[in-house]
Amino acid sequence: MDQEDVKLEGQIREKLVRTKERWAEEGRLLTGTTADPTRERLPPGQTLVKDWPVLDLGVQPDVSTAKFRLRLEGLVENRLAFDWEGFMALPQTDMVCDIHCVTQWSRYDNRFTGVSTATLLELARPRPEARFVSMTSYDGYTTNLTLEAFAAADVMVAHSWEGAPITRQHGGPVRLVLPRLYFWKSPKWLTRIELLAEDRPGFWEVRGYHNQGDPWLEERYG
Ligand SMILES: Nc1nc2c(c(=O)[nH]1)N[C@H]1C(S)=C(S)[C@@H](COP(=O)(O)O)O[C@H]1N2
Ligand SMILES: [Mo]
Repeated sequence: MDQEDVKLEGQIREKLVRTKERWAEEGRLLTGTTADPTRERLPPGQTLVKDWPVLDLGVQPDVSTAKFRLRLEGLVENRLAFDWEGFMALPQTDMVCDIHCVTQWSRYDNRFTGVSTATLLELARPRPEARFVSMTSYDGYTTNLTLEAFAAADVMVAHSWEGAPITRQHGGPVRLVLPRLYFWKSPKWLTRIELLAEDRPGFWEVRGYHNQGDPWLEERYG
C-alpha cells in the first residue's frame, strides 16, 4: 500500500465535522459527573441503544481482502506487515464488550473476534522509547493512544462481529476495538499502527475532543 492511499479524502462531510467541532466548543451532553465502572454499566450521559449506529466522516472505503494490508511500525525492533492471509493466520481471540460513542449512544454485549494488540506487540517488540501509538485508516482518519491503553488485555484488531465479517460500514476488513475509551478511539478500516516517543493527536483530538477519552470520567472534550 502507498502513502497516498491514506490521505484524508476530499469528500468527507465537512458539515458533519463542523457540527461535531461545535459540540466540543459548547460542551454538549456534559453531565459533569463521573461513574465507577465496577458499579455501573452505563457511563454518565450515555443512552443505551439496541441497533448499532454507523459513525464516520462519510467516506467508507471499499477495502478488499486482496488489497488489505496492516502494518505495525515506528519504534519497534521488528516491523510487521500483514496481508489478509498473514493476518488471519495469527492467534485469534474473542471478546464480548460494551461500546460507548461520544455522541451519546452505548451498546452492550458486542462479540468481536480478532487478534489482540498484545499478540501484535509481542511480535513487533516495542523499543523502550515507544510510549504512544498513532493509527491511520484507509479513509485517512487518524487517532492516538498511549501505548499502555493500546496494549491493554481487552484491545484487539477485530475482523468479525457476532461471528460474521465486520461489514464495510462498521470498518471491515479490520478495525480496532478498545472498549474502555469512547469509540472514536477505535479506528475502522485500520491499516497502519505506528509506535512513537511523542504523542501525535489524531483527527478528532485536534478538533476539540479529549486526548484520552475515558467515558467513565466523561472525557468528551478537552
Ligand atoms: N476510520 C475511521 N474510524 C472511525 C471513525 C471514522 O470516521 N473513520 N469514526 C469513529 C467514531 S466517532 C465512532 S463512534 C466509531 C463508530 O463505529 P461504528 O460506525 O462501527 O459504530 O468509529 C470510529 N472510528
Ligand atoms: Mo463517535
